[in-house]
Amino acid sequence: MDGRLKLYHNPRSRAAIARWMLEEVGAEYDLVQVDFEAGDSAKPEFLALNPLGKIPVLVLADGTAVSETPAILAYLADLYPDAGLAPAIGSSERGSYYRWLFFGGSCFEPALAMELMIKTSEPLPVRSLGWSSFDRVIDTLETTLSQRDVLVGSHVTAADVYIGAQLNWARMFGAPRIADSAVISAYLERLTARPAYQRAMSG
Ligand SMILES: N[C@@H](CCC(=O)N[C@@H](CS)C(=O)NCC(=O)O)C(=O)O
Repeated sequence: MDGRLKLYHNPRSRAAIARWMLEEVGAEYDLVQVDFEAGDSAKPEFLALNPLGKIPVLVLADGTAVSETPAILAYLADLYPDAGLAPAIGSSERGSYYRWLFFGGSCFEPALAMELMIKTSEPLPVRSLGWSSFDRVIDTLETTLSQRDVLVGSHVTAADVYIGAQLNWARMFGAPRIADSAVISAYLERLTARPAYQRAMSG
């Protein structure tokens, strides 16, 4: 690829996950700081990249704009295969890898949002909700991580970057069960000790 990747970023946002991944793969990239208070994400030039007005957005050398954190992570894992952050295409591990990447976006994320932001005394229609319930999402992760150090295979993949970052964020914001789980805490200590994570979070 010619040219450098460009990440629209704010350290207090999901864009920090994309930056962590850029560091994991050893990419050369530029950051474009998005100041929410200044209204940067509502400006027409930004909305042309992502009409939702959300970061992260990764702009590729040819100008293609990739939004949605797990899509950015999966793209980077494929773009930099030597980093070893995605199992081989067509392998069973690749199936598990997709499972956890999609689980992050379609199960963990809405379950956490409901748990932290939506207060209702009405019972939720668990059968209709794609993630079932917050407790079952956490049970699933806890059970998996009690049997293995990483979500897929024997090495960290982009799925760990995504789920790990989400769990870490949930812990910081006081979501139930996360800080009390020895299994999840140990997983997060391993992930956040990684040099790429430290570099991404250090400014
Ligand atoms: N589905 C998106 C969500 C991105 C998102 O919600 N970004 C927030 C920051 S964490 C944002 O840009 N908010 C600014 C706004 O809505 O004005 C993803 O997974 O990347």
